Amino acid sequence: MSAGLIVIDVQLDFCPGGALAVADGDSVVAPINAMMGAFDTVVLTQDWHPDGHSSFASQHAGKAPLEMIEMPYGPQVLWPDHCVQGSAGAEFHPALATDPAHLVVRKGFRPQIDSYSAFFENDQTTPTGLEGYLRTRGVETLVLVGLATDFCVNFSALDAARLGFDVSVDLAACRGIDLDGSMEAAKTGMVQAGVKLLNG
Ligand code: VGL
Ligand code: ZN
Repeated sequence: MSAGLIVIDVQLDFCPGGALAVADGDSVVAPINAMMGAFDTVVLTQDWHPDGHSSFASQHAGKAPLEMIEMPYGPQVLWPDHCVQGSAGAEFHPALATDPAHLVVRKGFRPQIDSYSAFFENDQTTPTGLEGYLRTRGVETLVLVGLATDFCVNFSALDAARLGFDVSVDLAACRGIDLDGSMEAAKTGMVQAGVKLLNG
């Protein structure tokens, strides 16, 4: 039995000054760095979109960021262009300790499908491979931290719980977007799915 820390999307575009800035997003860096040493396995995720990704409002005539559209796989929020592969905004926050990470999972790189979760893309069936990585290393307990609480952390936590991991989200090391009550909805949904919310 071993424990894994999953650090979700601590990238410049989700920090103050970034393209999809999460309020106070950079404040997660120090607590996350301090936690890493306590885990057997540390995984970082990196939102990694091609230029012109279908989740960008800029690709849909007449649509503005934060409006919804219907994709073949279901409803999708449209975002400002963010975390474009190779751009400065896609880089990890420079103060995030990346040396202790065992694996970096990139997600959202298929043009026609978004990927909030570290485990499955938004069709909820295309796997990233993270489940197999964790299982073959004997990881059963997961702590999730990072950005944004109500999107990528939330979807990752729900998938991890569904897959049978023992999942906690440490809210002291997360910050959210909060779109139309999405923070409260995410917290309620996670609790219902058996995810433990720490420091909430
Ligand atoms: C995220 C919206 C779009 C996240 C990523 O990391 O929560 N949110 N892409
Ligand atoms: Zn994204």
